[in-house]
Amino acid sequence: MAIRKAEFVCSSERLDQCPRDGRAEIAFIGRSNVGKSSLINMLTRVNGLAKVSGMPGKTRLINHFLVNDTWYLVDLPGYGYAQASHKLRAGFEQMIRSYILGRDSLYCLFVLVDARHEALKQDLEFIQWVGENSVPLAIVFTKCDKLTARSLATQRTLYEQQLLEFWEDSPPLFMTSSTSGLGREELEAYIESFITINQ
Ligand SMILES: Nc1nc2c(ncn2[C@@H]2O[C@H](COP(=O)(O)OP(=O)(O)OP(=O)(O)O)[C@@H](O)[C@H]2O)c(=O)[nH]1
Ligand SMILES: [Mg+2]
Repeated sequence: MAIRKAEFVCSSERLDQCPRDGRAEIAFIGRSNVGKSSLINMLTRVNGLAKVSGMPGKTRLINHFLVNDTWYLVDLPGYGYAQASHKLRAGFEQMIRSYILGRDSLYCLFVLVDARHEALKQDLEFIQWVGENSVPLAIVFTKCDKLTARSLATQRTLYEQQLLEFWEDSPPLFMTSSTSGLGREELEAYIESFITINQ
């Protein structure tokens, strides 16, 4: 399944404002600035579809993009945006929690982590929480263009070791780069495996 068409549908502040047509959706989440919006643009091949910025905290709402007129890609705000006020952070967290726990049409949550950094406690705790709540998830390494193949392999092994501390099997892990397009086919094939079946 090639992604041949993608269009912005809406931005929602709360779960109850999200589309109600029951179409399957997959969502991207991760720390602020990890590259969620860039990955959506890379996957859809539409530059500027999701807003990208060097300043963390760019995406503040739940953004729905309709793909191939059949399913949604969802861009979520980043968690752990240190500069946001306490009140704003609490609001984001509530929005994200209620979306993840309450969105019946969510087929997979992709949790993005920066390939350059060692596993962060905040990410690992978040991944564990998602798993405990039985939400299907996969891990996506971003910005892989910034590392050599050798360091990438090391980072992957280290990450999987950490995941295996609380997972019986490590969730699927994808290597991506929004600048080089690395990982696009793999992600498309993976998404297709549950979207076409459940469509
Ligand atoms: N080299 C490189 N830079 C990237 C990649 N992905 C994202 N970036 C850069 O990282 C910065 C943040 O990208 P965004 O896509 O806006 O990140 P985000 O996770 O959506 O951020 P928030 O919406 O603030 O949570 C931008 O300056 C991007 O150009 C990548 O694969 N490689
Ligand atoms: Mg964003």
